[in-house]
Amino acid sequence: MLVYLDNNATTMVDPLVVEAMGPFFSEIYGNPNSLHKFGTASHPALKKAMDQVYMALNASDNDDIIFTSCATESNNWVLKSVYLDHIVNGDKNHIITTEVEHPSVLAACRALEEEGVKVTYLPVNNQGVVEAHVVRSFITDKTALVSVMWASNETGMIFPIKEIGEICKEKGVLFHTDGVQAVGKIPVDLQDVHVDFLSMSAHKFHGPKGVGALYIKDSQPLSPLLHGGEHMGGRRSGTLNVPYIVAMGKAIELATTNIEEKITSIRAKRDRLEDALLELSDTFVVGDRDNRTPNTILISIRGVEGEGMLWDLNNGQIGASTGSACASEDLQANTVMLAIGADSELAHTGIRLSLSRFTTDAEIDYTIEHFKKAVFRLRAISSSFAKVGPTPGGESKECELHHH
Ligand code: C6P
Repeated sequence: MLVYLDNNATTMVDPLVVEAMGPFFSEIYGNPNSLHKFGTASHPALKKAMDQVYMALNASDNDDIIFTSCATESNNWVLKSVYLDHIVNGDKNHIITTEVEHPSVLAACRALEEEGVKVTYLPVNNQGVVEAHVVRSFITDKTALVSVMWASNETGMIFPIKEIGEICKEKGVLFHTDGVQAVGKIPVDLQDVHVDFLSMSAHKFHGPKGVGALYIKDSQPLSPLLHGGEHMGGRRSGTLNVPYIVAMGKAIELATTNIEEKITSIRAKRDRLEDALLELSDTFVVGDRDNRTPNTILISIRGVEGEGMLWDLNNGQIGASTGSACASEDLQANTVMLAIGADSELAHTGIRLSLSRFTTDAEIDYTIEHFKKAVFRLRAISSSFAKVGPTPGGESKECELHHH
């Protein structure tokens, strides 16, 4: 059996999505900007894809949804254009974000710091989330933008986006959320929350890699990242990637239709896996499961180094990760675990397991069995665990780590 439990890194493209995008490679291949039939033939499908994204997010007709190449592009676009529009060409000088954002936000913020922007990286609490009152306390009259992820790719923890949105609205500060791990996993209703910009990526909800979008509330001004022709109303130039846009529309529709049923089913499998793994002594799962995306577990197993565990899982045909896929090659401690107050040894033991709607009960059974065997094997050869041994009681829990 092959078990894929790294759906926060990327997902399998749903075969229905492959079917929907298929004709737009070699049959309906015209440039949608061309005036002839080859070009205009794609227009109904593009309109449908756009409608599917608007519907899925409950966006209004006044809002813009601009297709991009990925969430990294959407995140960079917001940060760099807000810098240009409100800091270089305005009277602001400050951006607020969090310590636990994806590198596409953190690295862009660091690049802006090099340009003289003041960036505040907010700390998270012992659940791994930033509290809304903390955001409020750092906003000044120089703050141009608050950028806080909707849900963490590492822990699955859901941030208080509604409250933060209200605060930003009240203070007149732009609010961007990296919605990559929320869209398609939990309900995202843009009439219910106040968000100026939201980034997303199709490959996190069973669409293809290389297509994403940026939602812009009330079509407000934002300098383009890519200048060129008048594509997407001049807001993001480059010939439209028709098959991928069609695919993203189909994928978001499939992911968000009857989302509550999908959540219930994924959550049941996730909770069963989590309960079984927590039977092992000295294991911790980060964050309260009721406030997590229903598919994610970040589990720490004292005495079992994350990379060793991944190796063992991989040999057992199970794909998991130690955290963000783009940070998995440097054998560093998990930065989110450090941010929530884990000691360095514990932060080297995190394993992220992320399910999808395609994960089966049989795969969960197989994973439980193999995972437990791997932990016994690795603990038997782990010098640190052998020295210390299990902690008295060896209790396991959903963890609230405390800051040192
Ligand atoms: N996170 C993970 O293993 P792209 O690669 O541009 O489509 O998406 C980037 C991105 C942005 N924000 C969040 C919250 C994300 O989780 C990701 C992708 C993967 O966690 C790959 S690093």
